[in-house]
Amino acid sequence: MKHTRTAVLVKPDGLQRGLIGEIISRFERKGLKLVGLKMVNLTDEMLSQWYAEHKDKAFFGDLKSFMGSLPVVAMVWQGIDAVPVVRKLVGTTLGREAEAGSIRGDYGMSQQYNLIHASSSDEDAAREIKIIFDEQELADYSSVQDQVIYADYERG
Ligand code: 3AN
Repeated sequence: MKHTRTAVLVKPDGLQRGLIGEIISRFERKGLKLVGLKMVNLTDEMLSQWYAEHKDKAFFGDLKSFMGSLPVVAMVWQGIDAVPVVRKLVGTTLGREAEAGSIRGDYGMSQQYNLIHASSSDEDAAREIKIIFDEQELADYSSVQDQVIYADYERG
């Protein structure tokens, strides 16, 4: 079965609140494979590319200045259906309404300070990964855990 990749950013509020380890550990425990990780200061140009779909929204300027205010921790996670699996673990946009048990549902109250970004489609994931990572910064390795996380027919 096809194993795909998704991009995750822990936003400046997640960094300030000391939630990096907690967030990484939720994805690890789920069985996703970490294939890329870096701390990065997103420039205005990177953010304009990243949030192109929101460029006409009233909150665009605010969103960019918040996301550029501190480094973010960028990650790439891999697994079967990585995009929807990660979105489910992250929860819906508004923290105070997000499902209990999800990252936003357990740790957030805000709409803008919602701790984390996760790609919304495979196409977005590919586009977002390229904004931050060079191909050689992504690790293609076989994980010993895959033997117990996936059945034979599910392994990539
Ligand atoms: P998600 O991150 O759940 O995919 P999007 O793509 O709708 O949400 O929004 C991107 C980011 O823009 C959100 N994570 C949030 O930080 C911010 N945002 C969304 N809507 C608003 C809003 N009305 N006011 C301020 N910030 C917003």
